[in-house]
Amino acid sequence: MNKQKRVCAIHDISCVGRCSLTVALPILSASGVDCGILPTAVLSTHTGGFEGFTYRDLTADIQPISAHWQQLGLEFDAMYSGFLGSFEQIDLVGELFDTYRRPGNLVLVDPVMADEGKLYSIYSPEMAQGMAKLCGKADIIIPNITEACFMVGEEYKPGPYDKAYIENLLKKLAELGPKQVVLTGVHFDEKTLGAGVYDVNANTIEYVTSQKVEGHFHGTGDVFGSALLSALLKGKTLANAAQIACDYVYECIKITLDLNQERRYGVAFEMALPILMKKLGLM
Ligand code: PXL
Repeated sequence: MNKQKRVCAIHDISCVGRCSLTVALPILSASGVDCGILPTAVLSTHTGGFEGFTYRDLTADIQPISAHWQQLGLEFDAMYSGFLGSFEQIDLVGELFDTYRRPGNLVLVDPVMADEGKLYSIYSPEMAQGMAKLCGKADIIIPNITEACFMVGEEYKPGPYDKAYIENLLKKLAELGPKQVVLTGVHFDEKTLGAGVYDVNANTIEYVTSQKVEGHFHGTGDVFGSALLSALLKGKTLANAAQIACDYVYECIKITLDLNQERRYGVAFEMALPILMKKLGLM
């Protein structure tokens, strides 16, 4: 058996609502990964659909936590960042990437800040410039179309899309500096939904798709990113990993609908974990 891979997942803890660390940690753990966490903020719920959520910014804890890890000589096979607790955290997370960079390890950035054409309520437009800079330090970035538009200064459109619109976004995202781009929320019709996968060095664009389900499902970006990283750490190619993640998100949504659960509490990703485990050869 191969040694376990170790990840550092840098996201917030939304105590209730199944996104960020309450999604990344169980998915990566179930995939056999040793998942360390660096919480960026603690919220009573996520910000999308609950009134009066609490918010504790953990910016001041990032450097002391990392300083201790450095004393321990800790290394990570992957750094995976998502929702950041403040604008200042962008530079701090960029420094973490520099500190833990090793030949062959992976830096995955999900520039979490917006969806459906709008920035999340707690962010100002300067966040997009900062996230664009952070994407320049990543190997792989996984924005949705709204985040992509904010970062490269293009107009957001709701879709269905044409290839020219998507491929222009992919090329402009690549100019931010990552080696590979996975753009989520791509659909060319009303029946399928998936991602565009751009490998900059190979100059290839591939599309992965699953069945589209109408409506918005909270936390699916984090489910997608965590499953994608799990598959990459199992040695899958980026396009294969994106297909596995896409199919897993679809299964999670299907179960959530079957169970008729309230959408703001996130998707029933736990119930679909065996499907992901099988795809990763773990069951
Ligand atoms: O899933 C992205 C996300 C993560 N963390 C918090 C959020 C959101 C989306 O709304 O509010 C706190």
